[in-house]
Amino acid sequence: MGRKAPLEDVGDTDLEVEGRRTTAAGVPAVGRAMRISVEQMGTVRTARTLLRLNQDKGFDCPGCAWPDPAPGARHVAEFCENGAKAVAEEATLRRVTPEFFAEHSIESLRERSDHWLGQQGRLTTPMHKPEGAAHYEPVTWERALGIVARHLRELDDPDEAIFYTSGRTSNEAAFVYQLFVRELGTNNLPDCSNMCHESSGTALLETIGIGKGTVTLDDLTSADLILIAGQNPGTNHPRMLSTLEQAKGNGARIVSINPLPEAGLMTFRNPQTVRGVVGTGTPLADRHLGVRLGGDQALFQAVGHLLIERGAVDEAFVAEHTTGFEAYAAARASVDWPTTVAATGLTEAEIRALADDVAAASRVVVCWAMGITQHRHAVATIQDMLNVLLLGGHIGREGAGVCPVRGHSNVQGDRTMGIFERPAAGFLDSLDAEFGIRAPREHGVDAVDTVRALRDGRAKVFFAMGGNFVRAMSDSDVTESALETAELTCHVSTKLNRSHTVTGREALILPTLGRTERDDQLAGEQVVTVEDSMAMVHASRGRLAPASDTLLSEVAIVCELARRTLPESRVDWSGLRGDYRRIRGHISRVVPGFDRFEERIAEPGGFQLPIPPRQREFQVDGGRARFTVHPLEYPACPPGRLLLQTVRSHDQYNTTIYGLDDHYRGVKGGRRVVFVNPADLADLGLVDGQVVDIVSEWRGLDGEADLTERRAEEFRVVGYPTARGCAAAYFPETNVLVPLDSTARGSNTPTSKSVVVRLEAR
Ligand SMILES: Nc1nc2c(c(=O)[nH]1)N[C@H]1C(S)=C(S)[C@@H](COP(=O)(O)OP(=O)(O)OC[C@H]3O[C@@H](n4cnc5c(=O)[nH]c(N)nc54)[C@H](O)[C@@H]3O)O[C@H]1N2
Ligand SMILES: Nc1nc2c(c(=O)[nH]1)N[C@H]1C(S)=C(S)[C@@H](COP(=O)(O)OP(=O)(O)OC[C@H]3O[C@@H](n4cnc5c(=O)[nH]c(N)nc54)[C@H](O)[C@@H]3O)O[C@H]1N2
Ligand SMILES: [Mo]
Repeated sequence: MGRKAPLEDVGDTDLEVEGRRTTAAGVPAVGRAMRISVEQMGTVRTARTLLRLNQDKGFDCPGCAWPDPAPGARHVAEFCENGAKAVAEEATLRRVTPEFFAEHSIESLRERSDHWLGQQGRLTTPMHKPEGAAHYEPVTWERALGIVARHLRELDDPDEAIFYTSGRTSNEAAFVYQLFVRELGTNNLPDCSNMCHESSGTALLETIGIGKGTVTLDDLTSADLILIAGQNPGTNHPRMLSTLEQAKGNGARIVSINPLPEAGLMTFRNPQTVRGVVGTGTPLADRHLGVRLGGDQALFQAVGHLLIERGAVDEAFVAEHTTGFEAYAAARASVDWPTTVAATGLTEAEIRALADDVAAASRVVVCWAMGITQHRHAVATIQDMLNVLLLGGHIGREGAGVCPVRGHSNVQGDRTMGIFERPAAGFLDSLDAEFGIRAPREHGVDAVDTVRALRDGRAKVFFAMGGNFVRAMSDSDVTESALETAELTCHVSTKLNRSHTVTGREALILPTLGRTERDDQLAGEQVVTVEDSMAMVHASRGRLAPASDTLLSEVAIVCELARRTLPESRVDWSGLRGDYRRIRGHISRVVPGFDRFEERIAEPGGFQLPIPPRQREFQVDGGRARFTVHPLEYPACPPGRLLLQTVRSHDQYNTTIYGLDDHYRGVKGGRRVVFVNPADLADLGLVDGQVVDIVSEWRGLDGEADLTERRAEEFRVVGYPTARGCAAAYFPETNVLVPLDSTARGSNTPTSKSVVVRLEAR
């Protein structure tokens, strides 16, 4: 199997590689964002839109889930370059019309790149692909929703339908969506979290009783040590750099743990301070540990050993608030240094230096993202990071705690609202009591199992609330073939993407409002709410006129679909659609922490959901947090092979490609590049600039199966200071290399950060 470049990328003749940047942000960054915004929106709309971004009474940035400062502490321009790009992408003046679909067959759209598809603009009209048709055709809402309802009603079993969610959906839309799906009779509610922070949720729920982070912005700015592992905030959470700069100003030490020396952590120039504009910037990381891919567990186990050895343990905390310390201490009594050095690619001295930092600190925060969660042993790695925090009592103390930095702007809120294939029994009991329904108790499918269920003929309808499932998921060819077996694929979307071109026998595109747009319903203009990465819930109000008169809100689509699919339902779907306050009323009675919901979102900045570990209440093991013991694991890589991670460039939002540059890493005008350490290139007999195929080699989860290969063609080799034995290339282009069955133990998240590959010269 090989995956060629789409039309626009062939040859990548414009691709240039220049020196990598060591500084992130600053004035040029804002300049670039403005250029893209003005291209897509024009000057007036740009100014009007960006000034409302992340302001009280404005709309929540559809970019990342990093929290906003308290209302009084916000800048006039409380956004970053990449937030501005996310807004421009949604508020663009370009439109995809029925004429566009008449002109382009589905087959021809499939030849296009993700970048080209996204650049066509906003979807305007519901579109239908009848069985056998080569083109999408315009359809009325009435008929479109009727088609979905008919397919759902004709299923032998509700478990034959699967309802995916991406993480931009508001709390209100997510709540009615999961209610509809459960009343229909299934828990098949996979979401993007399954490919993202599922490992964090799993690891934390088992050990501290809640699958979320425990810190606030104030904790970060009052920490004295911040470890940032497996995260590239300069690109993916740029506003976090302002928080880090403030933390540093207050005396924090920052350690970056990353196979790549990412620009944002090396130096940062804040565009929102005068010093940032004229000065040379703040070096953010005091220490950079260029760990090998997947070596973090070994690193944290060694640090745990060193802390115990020197008695740097908060004995009172451990005795009063934890279980399992003896077993953990016994497992960490010694350390196998040669294995630890091989696993981490670090020297013993570097590891001892990190232990010194931790031992010297009294308030430690660990932040992490995809570099930690997308490995086979991700859950164990996160629990070993937590073990180190527990040793020092760094949970439920000001300035300390765990900080899994979320991706999509409302991915955490969607989960709180019940978008989960394995819902807690208590949540379902409340839902049943509130609505007089009987929600199913059997678990549903997650993202990986969605592909298996479709592939194996166990599912027939795939419905997506946002996202771009076929590009986001691993094993692109397998995922695409699986989707094509469906009887109906249906996408609620703002923009065109590849998932619209990989259709079931029948297919629908349902265009919807974005976060920036005004949402008028019977009771008047509506607000929605979102929850950020630190469990702050607040309102978001779009102001722009909708991209087309035909758009329906996500809430309206769900309620209208529910009404047609479940005519006997006792839920007042029309009432909920007409006035979202009624949805919030239900939420306040079903979801813990949302009492007085309506009142509290009126307060500036919103409110924080309860995080019991902040009070050292852990809802596991009789109120105590749990130390866990794991064998040391790290990804094996045979000689002559490299471990490949699949990452984001600076010009993309997941599968949405804004442009072809990766500014900080020095790549311009193309995306088919693979970063490799120059010493490895020499060993492999390759040279910088050479064109290669990347071939992944998969031998089953425990090396037990016959070798299978997957190929991504025509990538340019770029010599880059990544850890030895490691490589990096962009997703979604390289998702074709990640085997479907290669997932994290316990969370089933695709192992997008450790793929064994060889590079074949072309
Ligand atoms: N502009 C922009 N913002 C975004 C997104 C976007 O695409 N564009 N996506 C959003 C989403 S959904 C998410 S989940 C987040 C993602 O945010 P990130 O997790 O920052 O995203 P990645 O590009 O996957 O970067 C992974 C980082 O981890 C490092 N890494 C990889 N493997 C390892 C490892 O084994 N150990 C260690 N220590 N480090 C490792 C990589 O070198 C890289 O720096 O960003 C969100 N924000
Ligand atoms: N190899 C590899 N694969 C990965 C990752 C990786 O690091 N490596 N990262 C994974 C991660 S962390 C994630 S979160 C997933 C992302 O997976 P998804 O969330 O499925 O993908 P996105 O690219 O964010 O989805 C973009 C589409 O969402 C639609 N959209 C945007 N805004 C809205 C809205 O407001 N409403 C609706 N209804 N639709 C909207 C647009 O049509 C757009 O084309 O990908 C995962 N896949
Ligand atoms: Mo994500």
